[in-house]
Amino acid sequence: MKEYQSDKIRNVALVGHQSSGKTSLVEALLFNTGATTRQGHISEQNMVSDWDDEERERGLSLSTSLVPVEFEDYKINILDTPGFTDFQGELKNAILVADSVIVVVDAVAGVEVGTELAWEFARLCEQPIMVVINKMDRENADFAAVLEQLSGQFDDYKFIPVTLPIGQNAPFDGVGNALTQKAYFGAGAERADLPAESADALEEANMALMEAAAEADDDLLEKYFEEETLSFDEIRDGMRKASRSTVLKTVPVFATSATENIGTVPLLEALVAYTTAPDERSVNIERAAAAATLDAPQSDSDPLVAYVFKTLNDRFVGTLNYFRIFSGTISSDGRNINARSGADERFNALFVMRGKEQFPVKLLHAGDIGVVAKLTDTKTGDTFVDKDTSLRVAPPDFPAPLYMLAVNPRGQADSAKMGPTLSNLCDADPTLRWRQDGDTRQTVLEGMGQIHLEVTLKRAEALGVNIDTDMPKVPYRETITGNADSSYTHKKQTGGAGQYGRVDLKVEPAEGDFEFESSVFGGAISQQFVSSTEKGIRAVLADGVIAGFPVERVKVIVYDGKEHPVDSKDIAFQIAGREAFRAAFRKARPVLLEPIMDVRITVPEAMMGDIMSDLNTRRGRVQGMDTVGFKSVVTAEVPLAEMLRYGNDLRSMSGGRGIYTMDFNRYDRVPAYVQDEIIAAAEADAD
Ligand SMILES: Nc1nc2c(ncn2[C@@H]2O[C@H](COP(=O)(O)OP(=O)(O)OP(=O)(O)O)[C@@H](O)[C@H]2O)c(=O)[nH]1
Ligand SMILES: [Mg+2]
Repeated sequence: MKEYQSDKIRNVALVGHQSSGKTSLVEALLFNTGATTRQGHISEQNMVSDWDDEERERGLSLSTSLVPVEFEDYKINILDTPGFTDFQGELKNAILVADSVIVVVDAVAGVEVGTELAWEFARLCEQPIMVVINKMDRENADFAAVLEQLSGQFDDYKFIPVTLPIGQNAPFDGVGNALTQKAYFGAGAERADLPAESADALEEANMALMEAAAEADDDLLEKYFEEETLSFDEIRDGMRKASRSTVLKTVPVFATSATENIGTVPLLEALVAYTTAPDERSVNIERAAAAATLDAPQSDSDPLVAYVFKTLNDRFVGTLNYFRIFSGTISSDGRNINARSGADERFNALFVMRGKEQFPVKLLHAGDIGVVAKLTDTKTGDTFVDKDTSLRVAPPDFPAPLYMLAVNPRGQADSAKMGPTLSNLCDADPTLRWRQDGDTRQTVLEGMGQIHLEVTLKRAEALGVNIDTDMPKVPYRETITGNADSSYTHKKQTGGAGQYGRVDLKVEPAEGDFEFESSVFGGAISQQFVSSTEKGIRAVLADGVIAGFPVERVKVIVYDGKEHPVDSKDIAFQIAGREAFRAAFRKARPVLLEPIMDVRITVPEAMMGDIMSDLNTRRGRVQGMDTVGFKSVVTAEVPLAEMLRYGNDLRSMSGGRGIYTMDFNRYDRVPAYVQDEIIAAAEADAD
């Protein structure tokens, strides 16, 4: 692949709801530019962009693919993002490093959750947006209805169709271009005359284009007022300015069928004309932890700032880091510094990639996107600089994990590799975490949803580590609510030396974790065996008495006992202490404590009622309600045990529109009926 200077590069994030046809569009563009000799199709599992086995098998994108499309003298770096909301970490990083965002909308389904999510993040990043209304070949496709829906939903944006479908109520077989007033039929690039029945609609679209163009430029506006028309070149240049602007919010709209390869040629032309060049882009940075911006224009001669937006762990090629250069250059015979880790990294394994295909390069210019292998200490979210390590590109705010699984290595060999492999995968994915839970003694993997974690475990498998999963346990605690006492005598006389020890103790509720006291009078048990008794009791604390959970908030007072001059020994008093404690604990009205979480749920207003009644079934206590924009925010205290699968449940209740966060608040008593179930389950488990 040839070397491209900044002004010949375009970085475009292709975003939108799951299955709207992003990957299929990329396939059409590659075919149109001659990069492939046959257009890939999802059903044939031969896509350039969905190249991973898991993606091909599932028929959906799981991570962002980099697919450069070479057209005329330009290189358009397309970032094909996954639409599934579990992978919004990928989406956010792609939008951050692109200069324009293309939102693909299904012509039948219209605006969906994934559309909104991507749109809001593009807005937050102040990115110019273009819309592609795709699947125009489908039976109920309705270009005008989708356009109207978009205008209603994102009402501060102006939607200006650049291409319109030809053949309403007939099979979709081409598009008309509002600027050139020409038609493109079928898959070809050939321009034809507009059919008579489309002339009016395209004339009208031309007027809208003219107005949008005029609004982008004071001189054009003046001319438009005076002469009531603009020339072809003026419309083109004005529209170019409008669509590249981050403040005018002018959105060019295109009609396509990706799979039929219709309308994709004018789209390709627009990808160069209507998208922003990388040197027009400003980006938020943090310099010595203070916020700032790296203002446009940035060029090859500025100091290096490049952001790692994706890390890919591969068993054979090793770790690949995908980066976007905001300023400066990166050369394959140079070294650059990772501003986070301080590592002085060598860049001799430098590539550009198209899907999984690697093309070695010597030099990448400001604004370009590249890939580097064989680094020592670099991960997603890092910034490369030449020397100023106080400077970082500000990463997006990633959502907190919402879904947990307990994970176990399958075999001995997996056991040693699991930790490092999970760490690598978490470094690559800012929405993924793993930790050892000290309370439940489980290894817990946390992410955005079930599919996210399934895919993660598949990746671990591909890296040679087999991992089994379990439900995560709730870290219950055991305690008592009353006082009780108990006596236990341990006696054993078999063969040689015997064992003897008797302990009398009482238990009572306490404030702290555990307290031990001796009030033994007159040397009924010597100090040595009091210590043995304490040791025996402490040994049971971690494993609990009634359901196998750690004991806390208990005080033990040993007040009497008995020794034998020969047979009393340490082990005898440990056993007697332990058994006396267990018996007393059981008598002292034992209860389970459970973690109560502070939960904050944000949903569209209309869903509020459903969310509240669902919280009731989860033993939740609503603490407050609030309205923020069109959304309702509910805060509630809910037991953790009822929240383990909430991510999935909220998604299905809210059609993916709900989000929530959760933090630990305190431990509280488990209601009796729930406690009985937990104890029964623990007993069944122990059998
Ligand atoms: N009829 C029709 N089907 C299409 C069109 N574009 C895509 N499809 C089909 O829609 C399905 C999803 O297409 P993809 O290209 O994988 O969609 P995507 O947006 O990349 O999906 P994710 O990456 O999972 O978000 C596939 O079965 C495609 O064949 C189109 O223009 N017309
Ligand atoms: Mg895709």
